[in-house]
Amino acid sequence: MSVRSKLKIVVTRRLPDPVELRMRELFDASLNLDDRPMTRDDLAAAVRTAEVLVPTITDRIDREILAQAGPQLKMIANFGAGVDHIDVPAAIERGLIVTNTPGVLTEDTADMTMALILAVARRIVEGAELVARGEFAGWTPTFMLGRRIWGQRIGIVGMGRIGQALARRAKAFGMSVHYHNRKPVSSAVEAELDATYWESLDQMLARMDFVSVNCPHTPSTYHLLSARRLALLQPHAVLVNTARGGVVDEAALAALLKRRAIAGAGLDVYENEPVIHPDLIGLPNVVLLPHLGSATVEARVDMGERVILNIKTLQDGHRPPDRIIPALL
Ligand code: 8YV
Repeated sequence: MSVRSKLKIVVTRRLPDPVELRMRELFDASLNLDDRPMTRDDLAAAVRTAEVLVPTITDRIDREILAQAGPQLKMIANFGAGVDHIDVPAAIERGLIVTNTPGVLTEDTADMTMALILAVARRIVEGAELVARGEFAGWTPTFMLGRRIWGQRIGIVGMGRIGQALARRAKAFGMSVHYHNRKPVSSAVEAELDATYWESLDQMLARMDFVSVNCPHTPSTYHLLSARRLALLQPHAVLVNTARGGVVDEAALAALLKRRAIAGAGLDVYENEPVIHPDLIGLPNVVLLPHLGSATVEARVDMGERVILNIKTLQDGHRPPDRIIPALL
């Protein structure tokens, strides 16, 4: 591809100002300044005109949308790390490159995971809501007791970048780190984190005090935490999910929480966002956030820069660095 021509890019949502400014300078950019989510028709029109589509998690780029792509479409440069809203195999079949934004939201997502662990165990939201209602009637020795996290076992499902960043935090809080992954991490990382590998997810789940979901959502992790596996959790266990709702059977989780078969949950992601299973709402032992894992100014600018790097590399005639390889999903 020639170096001179600017690629035509279509960005589906409003991005931070510095990112949009840079995109305008570097590319022939069509931006979504009023941030209205794109309809299926809008997306179909976008893939008929764009050379690069920049979607987010709110856009479902499935086989049907991809079938409408014109021959000019070269790449889908996702704004975000997770790509479960894109049919990556279908895109690759069509000769498209798919990229994501790894690495730049790791620490913020791990922070949010830790925040949820603390919020549920120490009843932070419940306490703050009580004060906001004007109901703080004074300290007592037995008032609003939570659970200590120091010395507890955390089981991390998925020990990639975010899992490891969480493990570092958990260790600093005095937790003992356990994990399940397709394969163990290097012995150097295991040693740094004092982490114990569990080949059997079932066995790990049955022995943890806290369980955190940190793996990507793929066909092989869909409902990895199934009703059967969730039932293995101990009654005092807390489940936290900042990865993707689809990894957990949300209805089964809601049923367990409702009958207090586990102690609590902290969720930032849901199976059918923005819809949340109604039985999860209003439970005192559950903290629900609106998908805020990477919602810092810094992460969103860095994500935008990563998208720009991928597109600029393509524009300059090279292979973008953050290509998704379906076999590794
Ligand atoms: C993003 C995320 O905000 O990057 C991801 O995978 O889940 C979020 O933190 C979102 O995906 C942006 O598209």
